[in-house]
Amino acid sequence: MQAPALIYYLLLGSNMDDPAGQLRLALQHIAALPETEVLEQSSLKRTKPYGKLDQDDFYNQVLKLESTLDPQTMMDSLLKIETEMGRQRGQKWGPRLIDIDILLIQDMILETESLTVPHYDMHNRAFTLELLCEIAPDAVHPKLNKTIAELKQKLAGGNI
Ligand code: PH2
Ligand code: MG
Ligand code: MG
Repeated sequence: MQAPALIYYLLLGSNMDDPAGQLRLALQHIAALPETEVLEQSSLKRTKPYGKLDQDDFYNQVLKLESTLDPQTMMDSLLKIETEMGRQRGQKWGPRLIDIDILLIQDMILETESLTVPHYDMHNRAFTLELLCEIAPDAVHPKLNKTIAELKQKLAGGNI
């Protein structure tokens, strides 16, 4: 039987060695994955560091993919891209050459040792919600049961 096509939303981030160039390179690697098509891209934005403040600004972008790769295979493929691009594992929250995080996979809730979907902290990150909202305002966070537009407004101080 043909594997079902899944919709993935990814967040790309970098704050080292020409970050915008790193994001473009990551996009090329992702577009070259088997069974995978890049359907949409948010804008590519410069963002203030979140979490650990004493580091360079990041560049971030959200991608929408359609893929028949299953979640674990996608996750492994993305980690391989990070490694091939030269990512070294450093301090938590610290500078990174390239970070590719899975935000959402349709309405799936996954909590395995290696993969948590939706991304555990996405609803607290204004830069993530803003970029995701450009291309998926009506996507629903399956644990919080709110749309991305609602989560963005809530974080900005509105009360939904
Ligand atoms: N990623 C982090 C920590 N802080 N800040 C911004 N603006 N963008 C990121 O992608 C980011 C961050 C850890 O992955
Ligand atoms: Mg990250
Ligand atoms: Mg990551």
